[in-house]
Amino acid sequence: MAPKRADVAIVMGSQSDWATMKCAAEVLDELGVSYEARIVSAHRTPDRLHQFGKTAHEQGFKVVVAGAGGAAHLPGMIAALTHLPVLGVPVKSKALKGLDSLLSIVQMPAGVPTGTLAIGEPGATNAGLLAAAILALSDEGLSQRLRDWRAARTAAVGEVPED
Ligand code: RP5
Repeated sequence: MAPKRADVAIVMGSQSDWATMKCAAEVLDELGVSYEARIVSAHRTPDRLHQFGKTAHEQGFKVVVAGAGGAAHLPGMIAALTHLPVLGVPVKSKALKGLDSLLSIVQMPAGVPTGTLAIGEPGATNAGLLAAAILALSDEGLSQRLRDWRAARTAAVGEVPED
């Protein structure tokens, strides 16, 4: 029997995106969710993009987290190639600080939904959390870990500010 693949694919347009996208990986690690991280550039490796998007489901992935910067067509293109949920992360760009990335991902025409998170590291972290929440719908153990994770964040908020 073929080995079980990871539940989440974290794909990004460039090695330079990893500094941002590893925030998604880190939170998935904390929650015990399996993932694979890959570089898939929409404009430099279009064949790899097509291959990944067409086979993501049969590879066993359940959710795709896709991050790119600038003219960030990667998440939308993957969403066009697979019915799996795709969560897009606009990576902060040098020229326009990620506003270009955000607008490239968020305004998909009706029919090809592409989730869009915040620009940069918060977006990557939240994409990981949202991927976990989707998987938790059919995984009670993960659901409990996610609730524990959130409860710990709540418990860490003090009532009075300290110097
Ligand atoms: C996009 O261009 C990538 O997603 C990255 O955010 C940006 C810059 O890429 P590099 O020039 O660092 O490879 O394709």
